[in-house]
Amino acid sequence: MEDTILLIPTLNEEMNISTILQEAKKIKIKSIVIDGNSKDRTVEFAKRGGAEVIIQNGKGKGSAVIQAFKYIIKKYPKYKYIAMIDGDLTYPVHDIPSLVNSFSEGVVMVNGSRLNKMMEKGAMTKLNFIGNKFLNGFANLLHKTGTQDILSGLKIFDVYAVKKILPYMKAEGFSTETEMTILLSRIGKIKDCPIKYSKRGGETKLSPLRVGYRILDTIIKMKSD
Ligand SMILES: Nc1nc2c(ncn2[C@@H]2O[C@H](COP(=O)(O)OP(=O)(O)OP(=O)(O)O)[C@@H](O)[C@H]2O)c(=O)[nH]1
Ligand SMILES: [Mg+2]
Repeated sequence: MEDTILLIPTLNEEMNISTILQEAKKIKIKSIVIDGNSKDRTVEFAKRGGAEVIIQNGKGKGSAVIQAFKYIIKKYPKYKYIAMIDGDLTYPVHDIPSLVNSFSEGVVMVNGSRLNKMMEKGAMTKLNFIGNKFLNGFANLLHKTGTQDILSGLKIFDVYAVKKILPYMKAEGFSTETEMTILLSRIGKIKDCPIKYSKRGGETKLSPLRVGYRILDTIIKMKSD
């Protein structure tokens, strides 16, 4: 994939990162891993798998994404799209080319939408499923984002649009997808494409109630921006 670069945020994903990078090789995409100071062998495996690894300065997925966007824009200005995927093997790397092909006039982000019949049994807890539905409904009531799966960890961004929202991105943790989605929906269209969502390998980094509350807070505060 000549015009797309892959970005993978990781924190203790030694069980998953090698497989993701093998999949990435199959679609011939350059991979950047931004690691949040993993205590396991994630960095070693990522390097061995052919990724360029950046070590995160701050803490949280959001601060990792901001740092990585700045890095990519500066060091690799030729790329038109950034494909971002969680490093926990829950999202299909092989779908990235078709998601990139789904860009059309006015679209600034193509979102892998998980809340469909393809979802693997056990991939999402009941609490997370209900929380997702509620947060999507609430976000769309206030912001009309154009996606039914704001919190998806597979998103393809138009770099031109990323440059526009970057100065306004400040979420450090798991509110980052919500913040980016709302910011992007203000400058262009967001398109959902259904994808399969699979069970995670390794441990979750998310505590659902605390993160849910933070996301809710982000949705409300951004209304008065
Ligand atoms: N660089 C970096 N990556 C992080 C950090 N926290 C989480 N991640 C990565 O961000 C991705 C999403 O985290 P997950 O723990 O899978 O969160 P989730 O998908 O909302 O929760 P699950 O449903 O349990 O998978 C994974 O690839 C994590 O390794 C962090 O502080 N820094
Ligand atoms: Mg996950």
